[in-house]
Amino acid sequence: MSSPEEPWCRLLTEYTNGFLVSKVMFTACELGIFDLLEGTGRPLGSEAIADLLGTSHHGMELLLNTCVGLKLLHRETDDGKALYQNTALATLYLTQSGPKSQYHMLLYYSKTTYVCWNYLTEAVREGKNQYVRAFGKSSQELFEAIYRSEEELLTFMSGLNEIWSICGEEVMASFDLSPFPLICDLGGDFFKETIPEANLYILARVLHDWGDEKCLQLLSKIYQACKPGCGLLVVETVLEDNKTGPLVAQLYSMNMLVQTEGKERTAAEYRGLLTAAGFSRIQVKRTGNLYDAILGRK
Ligand code: ASE
Repeated sequence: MSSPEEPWCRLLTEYTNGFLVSKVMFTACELGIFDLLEGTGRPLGSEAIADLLGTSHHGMELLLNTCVGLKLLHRETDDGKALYQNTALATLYLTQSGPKSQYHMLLYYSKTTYVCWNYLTEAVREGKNQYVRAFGKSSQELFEAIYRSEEELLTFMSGLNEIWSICGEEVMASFDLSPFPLICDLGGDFFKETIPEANLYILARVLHDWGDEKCLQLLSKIYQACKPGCGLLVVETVLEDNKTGPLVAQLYSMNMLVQTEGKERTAAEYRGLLTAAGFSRIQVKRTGNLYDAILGRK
C-alpha cells in the first residue's frame, strides 16, 4: 500500500512519537542500565538487571526490549534466555564514564528541559520562560531559577561540558587562534565580576540566554576589557538568515523561550550585536555541526 498521503503519514507518526523515544533513552540512563552493563562487562538477563537496579521485572523487560529497538542495546539469546549488552552508541555516549558521555546533559533534559516543555503552549502565548509554572519558583533572577539546587547546577554544568566532547574540535578548528596566546572562557557571573586580562575571550552558549539589551551590556563590558588586536569568539548555534533552519537551531531557540530570557540568532544578528559593542572584522564560520563560531576583534 502506497498512497500519496503515505509519506506524510509517516512523518506525522515520527513527529508524534518523538518524545516517547527521547523519554525511553532518558529513563534508561536515569535507572543506570548502561552504566550497569558497562560495569559488569558481560551481558545480563532482564530479571538480573531489574533486581540489581531495584525495578519491576515487567517494566524492565519492556524498557530493555525498547532500547534494543532503538539500537541502544544488543540482545542475544543463550539457551533461550535473552541477554542484553550495550551497543557502541551506548558505550560511547550514554554511560557516565564513556569517552564522549552525554549522560548529564540527558539527565538535565529529562529532569528540567522536559518539564519546562510541558508548558510550551503557555511560553508561546506569553513570550516568556516557564520556570514558575514548571517548578513553582517565583524568583525574578533567571539564574536563581535555572539552578534550583546545587545538584541541578552541577548536572547542567557537567552537561554543558559534555557537549564539547562531541562538538569542541570543530568549533576550535573554525579559526586560527594561534595569534591569541592567552584565552579566557567566560562563565559564572560575568555581569557583575571584572573580566580578567586575556588576548581572546570565549563566550560559548551565553548570548543565547539573554535578550539584546543584556547581550549588549555584556559585550560592551568585554570590549572595554579588550586591548586593540584582541578578540572575542562567540560560540552558538547560528540560525539561517530567514530563520527557517537548521531545525536544531529552531528547536534550541524554542528551548531558550521556555527556559531562558534569550533566543538563537542569525549571523546578521550576531554581527549587529558585536558591531554595536564596538567589535570589527567580524567573521562567521558554520561548522555544519551543532555549534558555529563568530570571531570579532577590537
Ligand atoms: C543554555 C543551554 C541549554 C540554557 C538552557 C539550556 C541547553 C539545554 N538547556 O544556555 C543545552 C542546549 N540544548 C537545548 C535544547 O537548548
